[in-house]
Amino acid sequence: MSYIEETLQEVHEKCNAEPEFLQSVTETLRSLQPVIDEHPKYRRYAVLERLTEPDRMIMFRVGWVDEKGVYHVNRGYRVQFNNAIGPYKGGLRFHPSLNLAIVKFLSFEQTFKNALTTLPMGGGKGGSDFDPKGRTDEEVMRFCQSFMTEFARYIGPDMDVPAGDIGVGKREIGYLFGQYKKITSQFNGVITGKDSNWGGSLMRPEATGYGTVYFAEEMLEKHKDSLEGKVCLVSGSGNVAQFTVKKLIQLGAKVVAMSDSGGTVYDKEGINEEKLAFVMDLKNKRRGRISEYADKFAGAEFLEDKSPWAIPCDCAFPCATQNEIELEDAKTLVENGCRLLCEGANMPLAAEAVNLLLEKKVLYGPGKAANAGGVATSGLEMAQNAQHLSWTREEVAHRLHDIMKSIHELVSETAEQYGRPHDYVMGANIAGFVKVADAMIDQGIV
Ligand code: NDP
Ligand code: 2IT
Repeated sequence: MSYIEETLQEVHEKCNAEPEFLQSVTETLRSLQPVIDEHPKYRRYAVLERLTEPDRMIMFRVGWVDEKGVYHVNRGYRVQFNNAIGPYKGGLRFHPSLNLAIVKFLSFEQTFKNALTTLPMGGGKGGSDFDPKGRTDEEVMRFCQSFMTEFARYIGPDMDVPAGDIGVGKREIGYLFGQYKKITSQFNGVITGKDSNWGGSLMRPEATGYGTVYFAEEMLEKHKDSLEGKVCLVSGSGNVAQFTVKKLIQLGAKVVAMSDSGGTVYDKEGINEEKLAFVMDLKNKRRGRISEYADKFAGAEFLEDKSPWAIPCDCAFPCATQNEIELEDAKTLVENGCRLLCEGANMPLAAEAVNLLLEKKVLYGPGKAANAGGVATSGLEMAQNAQHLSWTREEVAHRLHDIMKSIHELVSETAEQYGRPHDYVMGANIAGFVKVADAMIDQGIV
């Protein structure tokens, strides 16, 4: 049996109750075959065994009391996966579906993603099964304070630097940072995604969505094509989706769908700046449902409980959550003429869906590369915090665009080097792997 298959068998035995983690490890390791064959040192130094076992997994109880005086207990998580190339770095997710398998897959993916950003960051991820939906600001604040009371001891600007993810935005980051400061008396770069008024980086809110679109632009440009006039579907309507739509509009694409967990809005005329401003106000201030878009704008249709993938398009941008595109959805997208799919979300495609897109030669930008602009800009926030400076919007925007171009170049060159120019999964995984694996070998087995 090959080294990869042997390792996978061990991981499957050890982690058989963790489907998302197994999905991500299986896809990643299998795409490393040529580099593992080429360099026996990876086996000699047991790199795959070490790379599939997190440095540590932290779980803790978070107790809090709601406004009616009802007591609640949630679970907090942090998986510090790998710090071979820098401090652990990755977001916190607050969503009722969160469990250890999901945090493990996210932190494993993050390790490779961060290695592609050109910045020195290791991989981590965390969060809670707490559901902020329907909670008042004060309830969210109490939860965040209780979470941080335990969490503060595990993090630090040179140790582990959390940020946002699903359900954790500007509001939650503020409450988390406030409590960290209270406990430690330190004002430092321990968390990113802060408001630009108190240590955050300009452009961080935009970074993931803009970066995803820049990556798509690079992919198309390589094929002498552009986003101009392309009909696009975007799933989700949170941070990543909003700024994906914004950049697509700026580049002349026509976005006809957005969604949330209640369904999809289909707007044949296209979502313009004004309609997007409505979505941003609805989601960020009023915390409403996307169905309200169809009430507000005549001609838009609300498809209850439906995802956007049956709507004909040229390009698709999944920006909601993992496994939101199954094999059948991918088939429908291909049949309807979709030519490019770029991932704003982490692992939004089931394994069979990825294979189908690669087989059908759809331009496919895997999240590890395509959505790395968010964490890269978090890296720029860390750099600014360490310098006690704030860079201008133009400076950060320029760096973000350059980073996305570099990531695309690295991924596409690596894919070419290994004889599969179309396969950005292989390109991203090998490029990220080599950087982390070689650092691990240099530093000895620890
Ligand atoms: P938000 O919380 O801002 O938005 C999430 C969106 O996805 C909402 O519209 C939400 O709908 C929808 N969604 C979440 N879970 C589900 C689900 N189980 N089924 C259907 N819809 C769902 O999160 P972000 O925009 O920050 O994150 C979106 C994705 O991007 C995630 O996969 C995240 O890991 C990834 N990502 C985020 C980065 C960042 O910088 N924020 C960086 C890189 C990747 P509803 O409100 O109804 O729940
Ligand atoms: O998945 C991701 O890359 C994020 N949620 C952003 C992480 C970060 O540290 O900015």
